[in-house]
This record gives sequence, C-alpha cells and structure tokens, in this order.
Amino acid sequence: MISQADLLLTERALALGFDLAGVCDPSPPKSLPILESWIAEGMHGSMEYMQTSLPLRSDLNTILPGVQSVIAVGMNYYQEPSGQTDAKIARYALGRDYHKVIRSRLKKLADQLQAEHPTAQFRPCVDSAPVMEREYAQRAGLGWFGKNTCLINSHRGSWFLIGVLLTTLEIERSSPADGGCGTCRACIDACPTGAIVHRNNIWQVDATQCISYLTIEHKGDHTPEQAAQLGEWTFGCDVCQEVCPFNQPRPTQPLRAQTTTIPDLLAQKSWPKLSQLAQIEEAEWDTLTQGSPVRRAGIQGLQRNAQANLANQTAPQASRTDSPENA
Ligand code: B12
Ligand code: SF4
Ligand code: SF4
Repeated sequence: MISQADLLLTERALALGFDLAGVCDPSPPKSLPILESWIAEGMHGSMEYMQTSLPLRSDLNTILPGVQSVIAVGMNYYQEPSGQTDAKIARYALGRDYHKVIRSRLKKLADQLQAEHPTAQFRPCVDSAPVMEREYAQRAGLGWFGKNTCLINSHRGSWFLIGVLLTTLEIERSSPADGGCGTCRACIDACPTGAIVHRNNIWQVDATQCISYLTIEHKGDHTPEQAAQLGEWTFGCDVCQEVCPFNQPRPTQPLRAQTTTIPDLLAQKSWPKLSQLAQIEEAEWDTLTQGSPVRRAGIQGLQRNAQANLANQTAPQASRTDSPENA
C-alpha cells in the first residue's frame, strides 16, 4: 500500500486546482439499495441511463478491471450570479462545462502518478461513467450526506463538484467523512416544489419534482403544473444549497462560499434576457452554449424554460404539494 504522502496526493491535487482530495477502497456502494428503490419508485423520471447503468454501478471493475483505489476530488464552483439577466442559471452552469474542466485536471494527475508508477492504470470519471460519486467521495472523506442529498464538507459547505480517478494502485485510505444536519430542515422547507422527501428512512430527492431535473433532464413539453414549478429558474436550481447553514461563511469558517479560483468555472459570458432566450434562434443558441453545461437542455428545452419563467412572472406563485413524507 502506497502512502498518500509518498504520492504527494494533496499537494498535487491542490496544485491542479482541486480544493478537496481523498482516497477510498473500491468496494460496491453501500447506498446501492437506496438507488434501486429510488429507481423502483420512479424518482429518476425519464433518466433511463440511471436504470440501464444500475448493474455497472455495483462494480467499479466494470469500468477499470483490477481497480484497487478511488481517488476522489472536489472543486469549488461558488460564485455570485452576475445579475445582468433575469434568467436564473444554477451556479455550476455559469462557466465552462465542469466535466471537461475536472476531467482534464484528473488526467494530468493520472499522468503525474503514471510517470512514477508506469505499470499502474488510471481512469478519470466525472459523471461520464456509472459511478456513485457522492458515496465514494464520502468514503474518501470529502463530505457527508445532507438531507438535500448533497455532499457537505463541514468547512467548505456543498458548493463543490466531484470527480473520481480510479486506479490499480493500492493507496492508503482516508477516513470517511462524518457529520450530519441535526434538527435542521431548512432545505426541505425552502425547496419550492417539495422535492426532498423522506422515504425508506432516508432523505431523497424525487427528481420528477426537482426543478433541476425539470429544467435540464426533462425532454418535451411541461405540463402546466411543471411549468409553474419552474418558478424563476431557467436552468438548474440552487435553492436547497443557498439556504444551507453549512454554506454560510463565518469568522470561524472562512472557506465557505468563497468565489472559485478556477477561471473556467466563472461566468464566461453575459447571458441574454429571458425574452431573448424564449425565442432564441439556432445560430445564436449554438454560439451561446458552446462548451457550456446549458447545452444539455437543448434549444427547445431552453426556450421552453424561458417561456415558462416569463409566464410565471405574472402568474400567481405555484404552491408546493406537501405530504406527510416531507412534513
Ligand atoms: C442524477 C443526478 C441528478 C438528478 C437527481 C439528484 C439526486 N439527488 O439524486 C438531478 C437532475 C435532480 C440532479 C440535480 C442536481 N445535481 Co446532480 N447528479 C446526478 C448524478 C448523475 C447521479 C446521482 C444519483 O446517483 N442519484 C441517485 C441517488 C439515489 O443517489 P445520490 O444522489 O448519490 O444520493 C444518495 C446518497 O445521498 C445516499 N445517502 C444518503 N444518506 C446516506 C447515508 C449513508 C451512510 C450512505 C451510505 C448513503 C446515504 O442515499 C441517497 C439516495 O437517496 C450525480 C453524478 C454521479 N455520477 O453520482 C450528479 C451530482 C450528484 N449532481 C450534482 C449537482 C451539483 C447537482 C445540482 C446542485 C445541480 C443544480 N444546481 O441544479 C442539483 C442538486 C439537487 C439535489 N438536491 O440533489 C453533483 C453534487 C455535488 C455535491 N457536492 O453533492 C454531482 C455529484 C455531480 C458531480 N460530478 O459533481 N442531479
Ligand atoms: S435543486 Fe431546487 S427543486 Fe431540486 S431539491 Fe433542491 S431546492 Fe428542491
Ligand atoms: S439545509 Fe439543513 S437539513 Fe438541509 S442539507 Fe443543509 S444542514 Fe442539512
């Protein structure tokens, strides 16, 4: 087993722009049964890939045969929205596509480690492969599961994205992260749609009710109820993180909600106003969304969301459908 210090893991990760790094073993995710029941209850909506990739998620050997360690990294993406547009875009999506930003840096880390361990194999994953990233990151010490299901680091909060580097090197393990929300339920009460539900003794996000899903992953038209649920969000939603006490900086916790130091993750352009987005044309959309996470919604999805936002500006506020599960 190679020590993390011998690999200069923390130093290298920090030098590459990551804020958090740790290592865990590659054994199957313990939250697999939770994922299975989440899918069985239809909470994945139309994200079919969550279902079809289920068998792969149970064994990292299907991604890297002989995998011995999972290096997990976290990258802070926090920034204040510019306020130049009335379109509300989640903070993670304001800059360049994080998949590219994180994967290229994980690749550099892999190259550095490979130079010293030529027979070792590496595989960077950022959403690209069926890996339960939050659980491996928790086991590698990056953070613990909040009731909003986001991974929370007690010192940095939850405004960080996760990447993992699978390797056949056997590396010293980090201690798993420990922590909890206690009696707080700010995210549950603030979620505009009541998407954070308590099922099977655990807090879960019902994606079919989540604005992030409805604005990004949902294809085709919205029902009138779904259109109303979007409220003012055009792409993604940050509400359950904005209200989280672990994201509020304090004199004793200065690392929380600090603007990211990664220029690529900062807003690259000034986004057009809703009235323009609602009828954006192909050529303009193509230029606007090059290299941006917003491209995932597709031109029709973006127009649809902006049209719903405009309608919601004049309509009465949609009400949440609360149930005993999130009471
Ligand atoms: C599908 C998906 C979504 C879906 C479903 C979200 C969800 N909560 O399941 C939608 C489209 C709604 C979504 C939204 C967002 N997402 Co998303 N998403 C994913 C993706 C691809 C898979 C997540 C998944 O497997 N969900 C299924 C559930 C069952 O698993 P889970 O999320 O890991 O949650 C489980 C744990 O919390 C576990 N658990 C809870 N307590 C405990 C305790 C113990 C002891 C154990 C073992 C387990 C456990 O049980 C939960 C099951 O309910 C991951 C990337 C990846 N490959 O993992 C990104 C990911 C989770 N998303 C991310 C982000 C940033 C977001 C958004 C903030 C984007 C935005 N601003 O709009 C929102 C946040 C919404 C929210 N509150 O979760 C980040 C999260 C980073 C972080 N610090 O947590 C990830 C990791 C992407 C990345 N590479 O950084 N997302
Ligand atoms: S991202 Fe928004 S809609 Fe989804 S769970 Fe969080 S607050 Fe609710
Ligand atoms: S808002 Fe409160 S309940 Fe929700 S994740 Fe943060 S600490 Fe936990």
